[in-house]
Amino acid sequence: MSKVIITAALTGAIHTPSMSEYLPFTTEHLIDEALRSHNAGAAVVHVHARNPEDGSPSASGDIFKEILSGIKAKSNVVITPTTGGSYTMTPKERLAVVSALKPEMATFNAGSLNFALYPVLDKYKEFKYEWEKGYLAGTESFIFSNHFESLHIYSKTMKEVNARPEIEIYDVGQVNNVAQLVREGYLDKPVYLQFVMGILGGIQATGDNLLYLIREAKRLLGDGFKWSVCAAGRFQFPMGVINVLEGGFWRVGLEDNIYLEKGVLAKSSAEQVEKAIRIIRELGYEPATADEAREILDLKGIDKVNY
Ligand code: KMH
Ligand code: ZN
Repeated sequence: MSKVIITAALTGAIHTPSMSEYLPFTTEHLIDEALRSHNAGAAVVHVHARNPEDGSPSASGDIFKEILSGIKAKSNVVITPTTGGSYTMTPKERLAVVSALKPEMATFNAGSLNFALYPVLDKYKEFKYEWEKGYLAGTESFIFSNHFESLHIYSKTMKEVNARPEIEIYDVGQVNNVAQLVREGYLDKPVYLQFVMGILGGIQATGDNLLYLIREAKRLLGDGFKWSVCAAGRFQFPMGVINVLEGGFWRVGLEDNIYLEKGVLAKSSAEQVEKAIRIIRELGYEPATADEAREILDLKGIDKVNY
């Protein structure tokens, strides 16, 4: 039975500090979270940068370098920095981390979509930091822009530094975007897809939709892809189980879900990693190590990064 790559997405740019005291945003906390998740069995950690003083999303190369170097100093976990950043950043700012730090892998958002977080304002009324409410409300008019011109620039830049694109797929039409980029020579098979489910503006997290995404990828890419699933909130575990049973991998972490179970906040992404690994072991699967993930995803090696 092939190994299952477990990814821990540590903080993201969706949840804000007032939603959970456990959401990491200082450099030290993010480094700790990466080490805890790796020790719990994650082969890959996905990292966004945040301003340490108030947890607001940051594109700062210095902050990224501090986080990634701090993790690398104590573990060989694969690190996937975001090029998605947040809606307060330009596509150029989002991409800068790739040329600067030359990571083994980086996210590659395969198309544009509404990326709406504003409905959470019905649930959260009080905020610790003044930026949070406006940030969430602003997503009512946010289109997460990833048009083909930027997809061409992003894929070219990742090729230049031999960073594997972890291709984020938010809706079924974006699988065809990937097939187009393969036809144009911007992406090479086998590609690595991350099916992102349950975002308001993207495909919703149902078993039927996940099987549809996998079927569409097979129709358009043949066997030239490997894939993982990243589902938001309460769908994180159900979608992960289905995906593993279908031969895919699993992303957990506080970026996508701040809970460990209904009404119980996860104290760490590592708790979700442990829970996911308990479940897959019951089903007869084993988590991949970081080096096995490098093998499976054909990554360039931690010695080839610039951090
Ligand atoms: N934020 C997730 C919904 C990225 O960071 O570039 C997808 C993601 C993309 O993690
Ligand atoms: Zn992310």
